Amino acid sequence: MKRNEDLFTRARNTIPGGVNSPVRAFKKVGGTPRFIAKGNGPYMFDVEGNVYVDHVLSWGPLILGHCHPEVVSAVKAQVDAGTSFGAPTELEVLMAEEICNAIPSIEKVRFVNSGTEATMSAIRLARAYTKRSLIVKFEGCYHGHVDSLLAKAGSGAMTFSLPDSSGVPREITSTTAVLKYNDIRGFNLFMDENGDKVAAVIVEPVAGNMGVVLPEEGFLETLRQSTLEHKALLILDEVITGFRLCFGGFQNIVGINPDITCLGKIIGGGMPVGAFGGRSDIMSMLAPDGPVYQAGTLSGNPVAMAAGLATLKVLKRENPYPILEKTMDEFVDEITGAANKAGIALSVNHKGSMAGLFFNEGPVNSFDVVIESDTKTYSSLFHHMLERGVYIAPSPFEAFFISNAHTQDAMGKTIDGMKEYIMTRV
Ligand code: HOZ
Repeated sequence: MKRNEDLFTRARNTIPGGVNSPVRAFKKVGGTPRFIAKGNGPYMFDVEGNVYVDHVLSWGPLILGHCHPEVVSAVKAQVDAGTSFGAPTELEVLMAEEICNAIPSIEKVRFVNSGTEATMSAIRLARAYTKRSLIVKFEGCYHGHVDSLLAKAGSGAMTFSLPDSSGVPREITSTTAVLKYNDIRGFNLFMDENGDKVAAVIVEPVAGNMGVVLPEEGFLETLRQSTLEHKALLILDEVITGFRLCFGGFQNIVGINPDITCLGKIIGGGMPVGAFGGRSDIMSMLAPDGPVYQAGTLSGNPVAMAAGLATLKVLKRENPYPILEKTMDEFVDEITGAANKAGIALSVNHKGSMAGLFFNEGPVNSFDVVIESDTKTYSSLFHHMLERGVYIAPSPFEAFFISNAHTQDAMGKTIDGMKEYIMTRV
């Protein structure tokens, strides 16, 4: 059977590159993308019936694994009641209350359909609020495919060695300054010179789109302090980290209160969703209360809200975060121990249930170090794992995730596959 290959050939006739999001095409690692038929718990099944332990988890949303029964039944019930109204629903109110309670810096929140829409709307709002144009972002941080944020944008762009996208006018990216992640000195110098022109500084508090890179001590604190001093806004892009590292944002863990937070992924329980929220005086500038226009037919979609609410309910009740952290710690100990013994340079950055695997001496603390990693070795690891029924990201610049459904059996398979690979390199 070669249904994956056949489908990929057919897909390329009618879909650019055969995929609806570039990293899925396996270009960086080579080979044929797997066309997925279904998922269950920690497992995914392709159209040929192969089963994989899934460590992509839809790029983050599936913290409960595939098809959690409570999420499935909430979605089914909502589908029976109607899939879209283009009018307000009680579910949106419940979800907004849940988010405002979990993340204290969010006093008001608006729902959209993706992380991209969330960051795009957040920067429009920041520009309107501050009456300034300049946005500061950091190398390797990805905030969706918003024109002005597609500069050294990590992830998909890095995978294809595209520092910027064609089709984005220079006039637009010229309103974006790109600085180095974790470079406190460089940031301070920039702000001393330009701080009064900056509308907002946007950052992934744990970078999850150049692999995983953790913020060094003082980095996020400096961003907060400096933006306050220069009357610029701080936007935390918690599309990946929101509800993944604790019940709330990473900001709850580090005690940083941004002006605006962007969310997505987990709050939609696997359905398309995004959100941006923050201080009430800022959010009230949005139409219909204020002059900043932002809208969407499917925004706050009831099926997405139902899936998200069910996911948050389980997370609140079960508090899986300590177990997820323990499972990840054990995994990292096992593979880094094996790599050390074998004399292989493997650095694993990890926080809670997300990790970045780099074939690199480390420490991997910036984009410059990330791109020095041995990506060929990552590709060969990828194929070794795929053959053994473990699906890791088809790009060295994406995160490795685990879910609450990743049992010892599933993790055992991943650890064995990785150790076996490491032994082949000795
Ligand atoms: N680069 C995206 C995640 N960080 C890929 C999304 C997708 O292909 O679905």
